[in-house]
Amino acid sequence: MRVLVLGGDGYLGWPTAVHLSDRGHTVAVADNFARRGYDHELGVDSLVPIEPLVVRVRAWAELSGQRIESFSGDITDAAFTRELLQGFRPEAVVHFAEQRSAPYSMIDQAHAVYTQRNNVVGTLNLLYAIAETDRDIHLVKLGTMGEYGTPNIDIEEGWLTVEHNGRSDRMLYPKRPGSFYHLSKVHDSHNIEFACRIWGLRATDLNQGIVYGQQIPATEADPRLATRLDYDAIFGTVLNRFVVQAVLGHPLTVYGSGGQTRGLIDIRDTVECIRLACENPAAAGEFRVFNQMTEAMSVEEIAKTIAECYPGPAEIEYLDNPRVELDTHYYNVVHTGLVGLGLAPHRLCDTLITSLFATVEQHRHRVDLAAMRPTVSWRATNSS
Ligand code: NAD
Ligand code: USQ
Repeated sequence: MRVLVLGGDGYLGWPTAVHLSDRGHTVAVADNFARRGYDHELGVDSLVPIEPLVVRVRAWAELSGQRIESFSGDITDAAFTRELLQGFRPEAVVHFAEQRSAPYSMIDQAHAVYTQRNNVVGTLNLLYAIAETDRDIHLVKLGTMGEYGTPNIDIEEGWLTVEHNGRSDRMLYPKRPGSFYHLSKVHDSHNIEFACRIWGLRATDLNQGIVYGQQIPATEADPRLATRLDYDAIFGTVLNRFVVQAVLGHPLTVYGSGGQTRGLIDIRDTVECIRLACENPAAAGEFRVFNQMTEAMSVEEIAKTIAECYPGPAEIEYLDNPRVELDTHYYNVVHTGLVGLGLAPHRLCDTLITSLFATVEQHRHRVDLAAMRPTVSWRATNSS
């Protein structure tokens, strides 16, 4: 297949592009390098050194003989997005190209507006570009499990059959997300479902849980292929942060009492889920939703699991929660769709022992301790 990966320079976009190319697909990537810009803005850096996209692409060509074409541009620029699709003519577009940090979106008014504009406008431009180029192009869009929030009922895969006053309908599952970032994904989902309904587009919305890990088999062979690993309090996700804290001998920073439960997924399963979604497209007019997570754990359970797996001492510290979120709640998620397509999930502890501790150990000298403490409060309303 011809697959275009938007956000192909990012944490997940780059290994996905390599994985798809490794599996014989013709792959192109596009990125505006905004993620590298946030590093400069925040004064942080990936724990694992990363090469410029041109070097990555060249390294992959040398190693595999496969060419990944790369494009530089911003998908909030409608002309760029349309020309990209009309030039490359993909059969599937994998859309990772969004601002993806909840704390970044909560820094102040400007960051909230940037996040929603970047994410919602980019996706809307993409929907128009698909509709005008070829309505058969399958959109594989990265959503998030956080779109649902933590409702007191089971979380279904995107849709819910509702009975009300003796009548029944199949409706988009109600959403109650926990940040302006997560809200941008909800807005995207509604726009995509509408485009499927009016233009007959085919789309898969992957409501992904928190990703952990840094390597997939195809990127292990050469350090020039490495993807980023964030550990700072704004872009670092909880499990990756806890691993870095364990290796440094620092306490694992559980926010609140740690009862908040989240879906998790290994990066090796992420790239497989994308491949499976691309190779098994949604039907014309279908807005298909998969919950892309493999395990559910509370934050405290994640911390305890890492402390147990780590071969040295590891302590847990309970901090006042800078976020507004429930930390005692029901959480039961249906996530059978991707397993039905053939996903064979990795288990958490196995991954940590085999690769993540060693990766962090190798680069521990690069950690900036000042970047690890949370600074963004959900309760503040700064306008700068
Ligand atoms: P990332 O920030 O590392 O990668 C996103 C990439 O998109 C970056 O390279 C960035 O420069 C690019 N980008 C952003 N806006 C763009 C624009 N307007 N035009 C072109 N390129 C643009 O993020 P990631 O962790 O790889 O996440 C990828 C996607 O997966 C995001 O949509 C995110 O919401 C979703 N997701 C991530 C996780 C996770 O744990 N990392 C979990 C669930 C969902
Ligand atoms: N948390 C801690 N201690 C920390 C960091 C986080 O207790 O040091 C807690 C947070 O309060 C939260 C949970 O861990 O309850 C998850 O936080 P996170 O930063 O790992 O994840 P989140 O903000 O939800 O965002 C990440 C990605 C985002 C993706 C989302 C998937 O950055 O792109 O959409 O995970 S999900 O959580 O399923 O919505």
